[in-house]
Amino acid sequence: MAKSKKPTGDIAGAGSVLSTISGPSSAPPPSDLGGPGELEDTLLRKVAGNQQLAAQMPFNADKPLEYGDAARQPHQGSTASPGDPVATASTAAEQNSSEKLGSEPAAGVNRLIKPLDGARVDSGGQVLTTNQGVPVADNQHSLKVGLRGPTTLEDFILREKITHFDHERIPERVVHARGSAAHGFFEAYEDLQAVTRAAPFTEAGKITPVFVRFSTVAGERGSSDTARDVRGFAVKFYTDEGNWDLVGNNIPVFFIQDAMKFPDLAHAVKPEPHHAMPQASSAHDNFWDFVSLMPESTHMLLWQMSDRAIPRSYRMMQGFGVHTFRLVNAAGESVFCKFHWNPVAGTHSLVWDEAAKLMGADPDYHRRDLWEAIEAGAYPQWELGLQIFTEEQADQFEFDVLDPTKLVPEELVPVRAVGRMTLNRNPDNFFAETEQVAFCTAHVVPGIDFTNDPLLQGRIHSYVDTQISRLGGPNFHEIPINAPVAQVHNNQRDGMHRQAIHRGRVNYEPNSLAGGCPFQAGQMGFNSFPEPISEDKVRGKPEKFAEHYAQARMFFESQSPVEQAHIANAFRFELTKVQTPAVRARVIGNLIHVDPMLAASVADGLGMDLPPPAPLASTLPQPVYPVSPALSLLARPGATGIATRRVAILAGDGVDAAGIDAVYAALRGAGAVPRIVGVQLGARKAAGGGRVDVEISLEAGPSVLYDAVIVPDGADQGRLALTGQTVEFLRDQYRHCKPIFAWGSGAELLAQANLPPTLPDGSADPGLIIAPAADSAGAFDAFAAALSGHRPFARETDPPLL
Ligand code: HDE
Repeated sequence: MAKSKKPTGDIAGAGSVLSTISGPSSAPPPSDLGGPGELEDTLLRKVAGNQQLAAQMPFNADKPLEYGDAARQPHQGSTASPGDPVATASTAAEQNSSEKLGSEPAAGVNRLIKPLDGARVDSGGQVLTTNQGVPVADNQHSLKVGLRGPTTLEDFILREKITHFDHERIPERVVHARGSAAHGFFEAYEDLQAVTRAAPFTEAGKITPVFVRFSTVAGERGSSDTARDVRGFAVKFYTDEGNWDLVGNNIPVFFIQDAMKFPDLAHAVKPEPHHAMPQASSAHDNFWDFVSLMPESTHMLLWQMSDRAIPRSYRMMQGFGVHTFRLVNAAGESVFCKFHWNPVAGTHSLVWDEAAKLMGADPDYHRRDLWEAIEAGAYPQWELGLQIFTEEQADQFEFDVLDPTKLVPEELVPVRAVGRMTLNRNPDNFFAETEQVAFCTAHVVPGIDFTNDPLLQGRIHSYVDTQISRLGGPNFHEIPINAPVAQVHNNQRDGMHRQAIHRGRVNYEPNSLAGGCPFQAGQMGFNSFPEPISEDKVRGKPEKFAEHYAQARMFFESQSPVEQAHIANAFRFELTKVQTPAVRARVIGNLIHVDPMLAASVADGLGMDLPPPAPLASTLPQPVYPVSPALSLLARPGATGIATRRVAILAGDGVDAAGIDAVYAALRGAGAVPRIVGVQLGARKAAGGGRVDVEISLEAGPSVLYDAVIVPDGADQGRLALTGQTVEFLRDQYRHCKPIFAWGSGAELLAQANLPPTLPDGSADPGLIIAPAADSAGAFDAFAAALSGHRPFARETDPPLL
C-alpha cells in the first residue's frame, strides 16, 4: 500500500486535475493534489502549466494578418513559452523511463532527424532472431509432427520468415524503374545570395549532402542498362532548410509540352499492352505512332536518336533540370534559371552495336561502372552550371521559356559554374536507399521556385502522388533515405507506417495549448513568388509553342558528321523495327523540316520514297538559330584522361610478360583499369620463362566490356590465336572504334582477324598503335592519348567493314 502524505497546500479542485473531463470555472488550480504519489506533483505542474500557457494567448493575434495586403508578406506565427517543459508533454508519466522508452523528454526536437548511421544495422557477433527479437534456435527446419509428418500452423517462425518474403517487393516506378544511386556532396563555389537565398548557395565552400539516382525511363526494374533511352538524373540535396530535389534528365528538353500528355507518352513508349513487348526500347510502332503525331517531340527525338541516349557511363553524361525554374533572393526578387550538370569526366557514349551487345554481356553495365568507380575512389564529379536570365530577356527570345521542348542556347545565355558535386559513397543497401528514395519535383526550398511551364506544373503533383502507392502511404518522408537533415515539425500524425511519436496533445494550428507551436515561419519560410497573373481560365498552349523544328535543326546542325551519321542510323534502326509504313512516313515527314538530307538518308535506309513534309502548326516566321557547338558531345572531352578506362590485355602462352607488366603498371599509374584476358583462367607461360595470370576469360569478359585492347608480342601464338572468340574480340574492338595497341608479333593477330591496317581512304588509323617488339613502352603515350580521346571514329563506315 502507498504511503500516505499530508497535503501541504490547497487541494480544492484536485479531483478535476486527476480527471480528463471538466473542471471548475475560474478557480485557481490547487497547489497540491493531496494524494500519496510523487507523479501527482508532475501532473499538477502539467495541468497548471498548460492553463498558464493557454492563458498567454487570450485571442488569435495573427488573424488580422491573414487578409488583404497584410497577407502578401506572410507573418511569423505568435508563440508563447511554457514556463515548465512538462506543460506540453503528452503524459505526466513521461518521467518514467525504461530501456525501451529512453529517459529524455524530446522537448523542441524531432529525434527521427539523425544521420543515416542511426538507422544502419550490422549483425556481426549477433544471434539470429525473429523480427520480434526472439532468438531462433533452428533456422534449418520448419516445425513438423514427426520427422516425416506435416508442418504445424503453430510455426510462427517459419510463417514470419515466409510472410516477410512474400511481401518483399514494392511496385516499381511507373517510369524510371531501372536505376542506380550514390551518396555524395555538393560544394558551392561562391555566395549566390544576390540571386537566390537557396540554402546550398549561401556561402562559398558550403557543403550540402546529396543522394543521386540515375535511371533509364522505359525499361522495367530488371531491364538492361544500355538500352537506347533518356537517362534520369535525379539529385536530392539535403539542405539545412529542407530537401530540394532537382529531378532532371541527361537531355535538356522533353517530348511533350503539357502534363496532360504524359500518361499517353509513357503508355506509348512502354512495352505494348497486348503482348508486353518490347522491353526497354522505343523501337516499336506505338511509340513512333504517338510521337509522329506529336511534332513537338521532334527536338527531343533528335537527342534521343543521338549518342546521348547510349552513354558510356552515368559518370560521363550531362544532367539538366529541363524546365525553366525561378531563383528568388531574400528581398523577394526573382530571375529565371536553367540547371546544368557538366561531368568532369567529359561526355562520352557507346556506339549502338556495342550497346546492343552489352545488353547481353553485362545488363548491369552502368550500375557496375558507377559502383566500381566509387569503390576504387575515382569519385565521379559534375559541375553545376546555371543559366540565369530575367523575365525581360526571356520575353525577347524567339521561343517561350515555358516550353520544355526548347532549350536556351548557351551562346544566348552563358552557363555559370556555381559548384561541384562529388559522389563518394555507394549505398549500404539497394532496397533501403536506391529503391525507397522518393524524388519529388514538389520538394523545393526557399530560394527555388517554379515557373508556369505546364509540364512542370503537372510534375509537382505526380511525384508525391506516385510515392503513396509505391512506398505504401503518406509517411514515406520518414524512411531514412528520404528524411531531411533539417528539423521536421508539423501537425501531421497518422497514416500507414508512422514512425514519429509526437509528444504533447496538440496536432492543430492555431493552438494555445502548445504555446502556438509549431508556428508558421513567415518571411523565413517558403514563400511562393507572387507572380501577377490576369488571364482567362483556358485549356490550350501559347502561340510560340507551335514552332516545332527550329531547335531540332539547331541541334542537328551542331553535331559533328559522325554524330549526325549516328542519328540517321538510329532513326533507320528504330523505324525498321516499326511495322506500319504510314508511321514511318509520318516520322520522316517531320524530319524533312529538321534537315532534308537527314530525312532523305533515313527514307533511303528504309527503302522508301521521301514522303511530303508534315504541315507546319505555326504561321509565325521560323526562328533561325546559329550553330551551338556546346550541343556536340565532342565539346566536352573531360579532364580525367584515361582514368577509370577499362583496357583488355590479351594474353596466351608465349606473350611478352615484361612488356605486359610495364603497360599494366603504366595504366594503373594513370588510374586506368587493365585486365589480362585469355582463353581461360590460369597461368600462361610467357616468352622467356615467366608467367602471366589470366584475370578473366574471353567468354566471361567479351570485347564490349573494355574501352581499348592491347595485343602484346607473342599473342599470335597458341590457343589465343586459334579461337573464334579472339577474332570476334578484336573485330568488335575495331568495329566499335576503340584504340588498339599491338607490339611485336601482336600485330600479326590483328592481321589474322582481318583488321584493316589503315583507314578506308588509305591514311593512317589514329586509333591503331603498332610498335616494334622492343618499343612497347615508347608507344604507350600514343596509346594513352588515343584512349583519352575516347573513340577514333574516322575508322567507322556504314555498313561496317567487319
Ligand atoms: Fe518524371 N516521373 N514525369 N520526368 N521522372 C517519375 O516518379 C512525371 C519528366 C524523371 O530516380 C515518377 O518516383 C510526369 C520530365 C526522373 O526516382 C512519376 C511528367 C523529367 C525520374 C513521374 C514527367 C522527368 C522520374 C515515376 C510530365 C526530366 C526518376 C516514379 C508532367 C526533367 C526519379 C517516381 C528517380 C520519375 C511523373 C516528366 C524526370 C510517375 C507526370 C520532364 C529522373 O511521378
